[in-house]
Amino acid sequence: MDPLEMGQKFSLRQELDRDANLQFLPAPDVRKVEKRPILQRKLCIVFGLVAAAVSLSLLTGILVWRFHLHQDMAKPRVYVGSMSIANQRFLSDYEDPDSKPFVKMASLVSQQLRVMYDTNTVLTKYFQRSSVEAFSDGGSDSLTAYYRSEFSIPEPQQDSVDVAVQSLQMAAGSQKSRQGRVLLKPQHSLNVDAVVTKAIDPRMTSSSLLVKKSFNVHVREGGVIQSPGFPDSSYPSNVYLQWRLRADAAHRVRLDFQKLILEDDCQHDFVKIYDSLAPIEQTAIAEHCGIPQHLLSFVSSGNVMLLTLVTNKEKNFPGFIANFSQVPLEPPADCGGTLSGDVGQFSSPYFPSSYPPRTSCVWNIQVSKGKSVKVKFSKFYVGNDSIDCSRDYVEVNGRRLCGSKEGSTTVASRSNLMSVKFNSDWSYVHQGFFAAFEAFIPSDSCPGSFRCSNGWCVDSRLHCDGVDDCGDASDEEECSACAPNVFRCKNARCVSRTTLCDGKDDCSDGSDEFKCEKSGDVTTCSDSSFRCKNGHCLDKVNPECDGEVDCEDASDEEACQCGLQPYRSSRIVGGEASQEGEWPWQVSLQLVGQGHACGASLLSGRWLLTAAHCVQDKGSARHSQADQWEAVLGQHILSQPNEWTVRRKVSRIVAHRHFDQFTFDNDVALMQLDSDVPLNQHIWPICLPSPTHRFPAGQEAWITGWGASRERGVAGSVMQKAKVGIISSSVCNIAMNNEVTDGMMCAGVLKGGVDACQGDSGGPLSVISPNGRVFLAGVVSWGDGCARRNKPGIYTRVSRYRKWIEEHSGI
Ligand code: 4AZ
Repeated sequence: MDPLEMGQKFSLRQELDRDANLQFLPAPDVRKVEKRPILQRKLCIVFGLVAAAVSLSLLTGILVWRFHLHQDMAKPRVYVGSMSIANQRFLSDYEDPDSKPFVKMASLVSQQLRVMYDTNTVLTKYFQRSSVEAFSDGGSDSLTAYYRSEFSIPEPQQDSVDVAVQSLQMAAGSQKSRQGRVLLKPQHSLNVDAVVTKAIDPRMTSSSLLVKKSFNVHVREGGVIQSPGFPDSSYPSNVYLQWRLRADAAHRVRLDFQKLILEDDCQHDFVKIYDSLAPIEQTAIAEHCGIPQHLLSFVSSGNVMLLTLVTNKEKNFPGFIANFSQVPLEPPADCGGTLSGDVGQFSSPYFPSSYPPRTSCVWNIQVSKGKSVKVKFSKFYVGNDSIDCSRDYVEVNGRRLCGSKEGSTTVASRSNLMSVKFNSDWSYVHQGFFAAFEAFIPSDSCPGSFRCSNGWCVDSRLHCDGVDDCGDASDEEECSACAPNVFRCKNARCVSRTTLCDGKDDCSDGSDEFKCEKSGDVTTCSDSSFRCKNGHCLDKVNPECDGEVDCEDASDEEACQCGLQPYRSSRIVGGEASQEGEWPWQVSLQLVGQGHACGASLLSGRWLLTAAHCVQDKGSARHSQADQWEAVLGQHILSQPNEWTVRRKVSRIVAHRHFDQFTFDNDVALMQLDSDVPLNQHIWPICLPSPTHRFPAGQEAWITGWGASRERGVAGSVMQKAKVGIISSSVCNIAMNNEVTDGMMCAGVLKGGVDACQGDSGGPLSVISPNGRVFLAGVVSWGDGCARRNKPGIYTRVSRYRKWIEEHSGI
């Protein structure tokens, strides 16, 4: 039976079983080989020499070819695109690729593409073939054709072909505006309005994809699509499956996933949905893998949609099941209009389904004269966060909002009118927003909250916290007026001077505890004082390894062979390449046979510290077992070992007994190496902070690693570094729904763009002390995505685990 229908995994075992019928020939018995006469032996020698010379020159040839010419060898590259044809109408026969009208029109389109490629010297040189995959109704008496074009391009020329393809797209557009459309031949002219072409997602043309299949589905009657074998067996390996979904004219396709359970890594298995009938990158509206936490429901902008499933051979999961249907195209009731009355609600089109791409709606809200309008967005997931919100956005009174906002966001106007515009671009859609408006008497527009100059209301705890929460910095203005005799914190808060250097973080950014002079006195011990080995306590903040002996027994300067950066110069999201040797305690933890999985920090010649969540078993993957791991130290470029690189097997893993896989509390683990690593300027331990070491809010810290450079991105090659700031737990808990425990700390850049990400987990959050020694403040643990606005990275607070580390490693 077709493995697609069975939904079984293809297995290597089957291949081996097939080969089991092969029989090896018996080897000759060496004892039976007779001695030969002398002449024959001489001839043999001559022959041998000639054969050796020939093989040598052949080998040289191959090597020259391999290293010099091979680079120029052409590689196939597939571009997928759509062409809008103005003087053709969609016929129902075009739904059937075997029908005569389809074949005829496909041939015209292919010729048209040929003509277009021939106008470009680069494209004509490398063009191989085109094929038309489908047609759809382009609206207003036009036809849309979807095609693939294959080029054979030498590697160095790939970029120039990408540029040429791009220019073709612009040429088609500009020719249209100049009247002269691209003409094929006078009698078979195709009026090409627009061409959109892009190189196909490389994961879809991988040579390991053994099966490629398309299914055509008309969604008029509604129905269900599921991955092969769902839910009884896992989906097949190494397949590319696509479902072309069509609705009737003047309708949209709607796709609602009931379940989606795929492998976690989108590099391996994923579903990708397009607002077209071909996998054209510009029309990709969603990509998912793993087990999404929220509703997956999509609506197309026109009457077509493409669902694709790509799998590889690694690990396979149950797959998906989704319902399809059609909905009328006409602007849905929830797309814009006039809203009057003193209260009301509105939402993005099709909410809570994702909004369709290429959609624009405007709501004009009008409340009673003399009142103002307040709009509260209780759900807001509109596009990605970007500075200019140029793609998907909501515009309120001329100011754009985008990204995901947890909690509610309120906007107020100064008059009884407010205009709210929603816009989505061609690609990637999100769930949208839900909003309620109400009229209010202008004197109290933000009850219980701080009112920004731009009309926004923000949580009053964010007023004067040193971060621009309003977007116009008005929450940080006029924060300096602390009364005389009152201390002004770094975040502009005012606290009593009596609280200075009292060992408590009264400012919430630690600045009242900075610059506290060493008292010199041995004090009574408190929870926050440093305890010397002899039991005496110090008032001084962070006295360990600061170059001054503070304890009578000098124990504060013991064990300070750590935290030095011989190469300090001046995946991480928003970072930059680090200097080779700049972070000599950074370790790459690699799963045997799979490569980099997590980061870790070197604590001594034998011990590493990492995150407990890196060493949890996952299904059949035994990540808690030491023999699954290797530690790579002294590395700079992940894929290129250098003269300093050292690999060690792991002999023992001690994960914190109370690691909580739901809250990520106690996310810390020790790894013991099978033998000591040599310590040198490229491999050097980081200093562990004492239990009372303070990392005040606002302090600079560094994250390093080879993790992804964007959410859902791939691991990096050169070790990255990025500067972040420590964020107080109280501010962080507002942003993170009170999920930050005492064993965690937050660091990041609240405006977004800089963060640790997948693959950085377990790695260090390094803080450089005033005398240049580097302390391990945190272990990369978790976050709400990566680098999102107001979503800092969460780290295991290492000082909390100082005793635990000592108990389990002796360090
Ligand atoms: C991760 O998946 C991960 N933005 C690590 C750090 C963060 C998010 C995710 C913080 O390993």
